[in-house]
Amino acid sequence: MKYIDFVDLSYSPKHSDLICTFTFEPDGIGSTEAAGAIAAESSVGTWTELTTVKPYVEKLAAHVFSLEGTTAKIAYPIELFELGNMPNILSSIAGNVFGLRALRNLRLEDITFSEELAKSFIGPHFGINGVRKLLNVAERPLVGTIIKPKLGLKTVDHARVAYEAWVGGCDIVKDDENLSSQEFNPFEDRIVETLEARDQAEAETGEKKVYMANVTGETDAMIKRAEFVKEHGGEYIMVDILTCGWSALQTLRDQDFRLVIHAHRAGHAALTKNPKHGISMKVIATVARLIGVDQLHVGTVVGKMSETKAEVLENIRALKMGLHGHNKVMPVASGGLHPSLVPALIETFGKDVVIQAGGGIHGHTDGTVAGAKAMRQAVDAVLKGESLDEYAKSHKELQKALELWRA
Ligand code: RUB
Ligand code: CA
Repeated sequence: MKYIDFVDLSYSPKHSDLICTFTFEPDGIGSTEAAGAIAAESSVGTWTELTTVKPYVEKLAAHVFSLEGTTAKIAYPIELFELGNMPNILSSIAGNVFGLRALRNLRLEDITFSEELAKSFIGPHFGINGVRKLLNVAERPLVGTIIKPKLGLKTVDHARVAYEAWVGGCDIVKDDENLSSQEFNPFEDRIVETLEARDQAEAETGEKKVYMANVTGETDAMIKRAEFVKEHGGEYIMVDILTCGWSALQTLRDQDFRLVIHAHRAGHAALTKNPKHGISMKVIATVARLIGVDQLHVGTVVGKMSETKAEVLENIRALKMGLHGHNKVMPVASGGLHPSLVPALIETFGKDVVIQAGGGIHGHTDGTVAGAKAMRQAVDAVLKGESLDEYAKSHKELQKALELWRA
């Protein structure tokens, strides 16, 4: 089979096929042959014709069934894959093809899993509804903070800042992505002290508070850390899904600890940022959802990170659209956020969102408690349909935040 034999525009995909949409830039070959190359190299073909191909192998070929300019849709027979094995699936559809010399650029834009393939993964246990139930917040956007400075605080100060954020009004306190178990703040001590601070904040405010402890590490260490969180009354873990890898994430999820899994996507931009090459965030979001994260960072439009509104809306859609019965994942907006940006965030996300601010809370002129209050006030203002400026006249923390940071 030559590359071109993998192009069949009359093919209509079967229900069981996995469908991928790629955009590409050929280098030295025509676009039809380039599309065929993608389908060939990601299924049963290679650069030359083979003497070892049997008719039953030909039946496993992927088909380019749509080609518009340099956008190709490819259908993959389910028999190409091992069910429940995400690394295996991605090694085919998002593997060697990215390195082909005949393609200057290649981007995996979208993916549609068939029911059988999707159901071979466990999916989120909690998702949006489970998170809302746990936090006892039916409608309003959830307010979270990342303890800052991201690294360096000693355990006692980390727990103190967490306590202040909770009593100020945060629902959620989260470790940063690169805090694990360094000497200045060892994991076990941090969990114990921060969860004590949580209990104190819950008792004082009468509100449910949660702590997203970063368990990121080698897989066995992550499992031990998640167990430690559970044993000490934690309800959430956080994990850096891309640096840990899909297999580690799946192992963690498959333990079924009944801990909410918050997914940080540090490193995603190495795959997602170049619009011509790599893997789109919505594909990463779908993969993470199938494996079973409950919350995922998806960009902000208005903060310090670079995604466009169209991209963020697609990411949110990937978390909430029908996915063969899998729960919807709670979108997380994070990165350079502060109270002035809350109206724009709710406009993009609606109410199902965790609005997370690190600098935008701990940088408040009057400290963390005031910063958390200002953030909750901004959310309350939007829900009441009032402008932030109007609401700030009777809420001094918000007033000060607006003076410090403008949208
Ligand atoms: C935000 C922060 C997060 C980023 C990651 O801190 O530390 O790691 O949100 O980006 P701050 P993304 O609120 O001080 O900017 O959410 O785009 O994955
Ligand atoms: Ca961070």
